[in-house]
Amino acid sequence: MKKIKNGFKKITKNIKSGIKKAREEHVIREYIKNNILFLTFVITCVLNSTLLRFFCMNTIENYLSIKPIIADLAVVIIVGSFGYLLKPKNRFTYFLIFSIFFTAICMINSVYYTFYTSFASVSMLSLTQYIGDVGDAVVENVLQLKDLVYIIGPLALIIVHCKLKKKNYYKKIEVKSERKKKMIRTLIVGAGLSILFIVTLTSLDVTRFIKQWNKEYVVMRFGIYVYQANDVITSIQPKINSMFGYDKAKKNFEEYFAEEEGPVTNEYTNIFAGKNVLVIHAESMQNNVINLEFNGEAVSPTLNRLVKEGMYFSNFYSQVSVGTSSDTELTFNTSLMPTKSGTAFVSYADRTYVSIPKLMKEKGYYTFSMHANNADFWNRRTMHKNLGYQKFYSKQDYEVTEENTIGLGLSDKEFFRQSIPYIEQIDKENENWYGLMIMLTNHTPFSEVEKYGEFDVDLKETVTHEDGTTEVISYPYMEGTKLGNYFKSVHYADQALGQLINDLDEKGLLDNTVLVIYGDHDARLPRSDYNRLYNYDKENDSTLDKDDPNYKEYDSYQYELGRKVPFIIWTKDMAGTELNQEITDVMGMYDAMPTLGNMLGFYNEYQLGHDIFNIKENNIVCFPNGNWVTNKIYYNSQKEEYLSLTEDAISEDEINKNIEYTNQLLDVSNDIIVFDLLSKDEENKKVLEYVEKGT
Ligand code: GP9
Ligand code: MN
Repeated sequence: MKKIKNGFKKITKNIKSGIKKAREEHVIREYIKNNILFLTFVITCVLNSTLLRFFCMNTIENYLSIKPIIADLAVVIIVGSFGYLLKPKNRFTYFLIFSIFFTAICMINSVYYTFYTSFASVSMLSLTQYIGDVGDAVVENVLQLKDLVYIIGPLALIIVHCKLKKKNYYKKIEVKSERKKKMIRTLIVGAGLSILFIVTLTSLDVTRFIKQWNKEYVVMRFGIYVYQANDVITSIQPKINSMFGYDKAKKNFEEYFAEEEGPVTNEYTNIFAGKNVLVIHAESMQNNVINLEFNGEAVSPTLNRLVKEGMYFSNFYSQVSVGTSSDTELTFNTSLMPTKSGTAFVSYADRTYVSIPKLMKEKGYYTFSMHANNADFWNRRTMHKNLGYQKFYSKQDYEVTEENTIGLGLSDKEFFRQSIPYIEQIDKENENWYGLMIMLTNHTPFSEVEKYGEFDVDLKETVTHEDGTTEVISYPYMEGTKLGNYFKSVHYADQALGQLINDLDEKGLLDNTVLVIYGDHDARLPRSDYNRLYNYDKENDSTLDKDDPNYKEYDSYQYELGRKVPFIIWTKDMAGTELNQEITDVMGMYDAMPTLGNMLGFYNEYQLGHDIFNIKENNIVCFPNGNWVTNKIYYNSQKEEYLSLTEDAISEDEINKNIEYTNQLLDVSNDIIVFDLLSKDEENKKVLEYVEKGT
């Protein structure tokens, strides 16, 4: 004990005398003076990365997190240390190149985060062409001042460099051994910081780092530079992965499906067999517009009518990842989840999928899809064919002019109008058909308000004066907000839907047709706008104060739960029948295929979802980021916390079981796609046989 005490005293004494000596000799000042370029490089790179995290993730946990700063410091110091191997006059170029490189990482991620609420991945590089296509949406929605602030890194370096040049700093001669010594010392500091960082990691940090799909978490713990380096490795991994690990994936896959029960019949089996099917992919359509009114006028009268007359699934979630629209198309059509890296439509377009159009084709249906945008957007040209659509009507099949364009392309009203003759022709030539129509106008940024037509989202009040006269007073309410513009856009899209239904009916095309409508994903609208919607303070034209007794907080959980989308199955003669009902059990996009399959008479042995009429209240909806929701619980995997949705008691066991189920489902889904298990698996033949028999 005494020995330890003495040792401790000795160390303290040494440190003290070291500090004293350093003070006397102005070591720190000297160090700064001699290494100002390196220090500028380190500080600005770490500052940029920290700013990026702060701008993107607005949480206390993130603000107080020291781990990513240590990680960033370690990376930047290690990279910078090699600069010392160069002669002083060449060092600036070295630091500048890496400063630009690190700045680019921050800028790209900043833009990317605004667009996708996620961090960039090199596996998405092949998708940048689509960002170009989104034109207005990117400029208006994405490129902001906060994306440019990172330029301070290279700028500061250039300024320091110019000053040093004036002071003849670069004329100093450093011999090779001195340069090497400097490099090794700096590298040791970097390595020391790396060790310090590694020992603070928890096992959760490590697993999430390896999996990499919880990108926010990885950036929050490891900083953007380590994240990006890891991303490069994980992005090339799918290619390597599909070469190795096949046996394990196949085993897991077989075990998973061995536990699934086969087709089960119920009162809905084959109810729509022999009917034509028209699926409407309603862009960014959220469920919370249903039955919403402004001044007595409905935002979505057509949808309200379909909901009232049809089969309405009011607790329905899309399950998209970075592939947004295309992810929904994948999940709806195949009952598989989006891939963990890249997107199935782009990175795995050559895989074999068991899909609705393929199964319908097997049943003798003619299958087609329609979307008036560029056919290569989301690689649809290739993927729609692979999914079994016999014909894909794309932009080239429509007359698109400046006048009939809104936002990203041909307006929905024109798209539907021009599609009618095609459908008429298809109907004439085929006994049965299955079609998909992908809408476009209701796409972010919802800014072409003047083209959506009249729909006021203000608050009008009629006031009666003492003399008996009345006056209508208008408060701005949602006018001018993004959410308000979204409602106007939805109103337009809803009118387009109404027009389509009328036109189809007029041509007799609804007589033997089932209409299926889904919202493809939420509209990524600001939470503050929802707070205004639900807490409007008309006196001050603002949002009520949080302390106000009438204030109803729209918190992050409300927001997550509010991302529900509508799912409706409708036929013109359904109103008033037993089929005309609201299904409130939680349901996901991957349940659409099994539920519709039972009604139309097909079955996919490798579906991940379930027929909602079989699984009912036991259903669970898994999200690509590991979150999940049941009728009772919403679980947030990044925060590792849950929200109870009912009064029922919740056991830890239940939570753990669902976490395990979700992880397993996500793994199996990913493996099916990455390892192309449906083409290699012998069992797949069984699916096709089953279909051929038309069972
Ligand atoms: C583009 C459209 C939009 O053709 O489907 O795709 P999104 O941006 O929603 O993924
Ligand atoms: Mn979409």
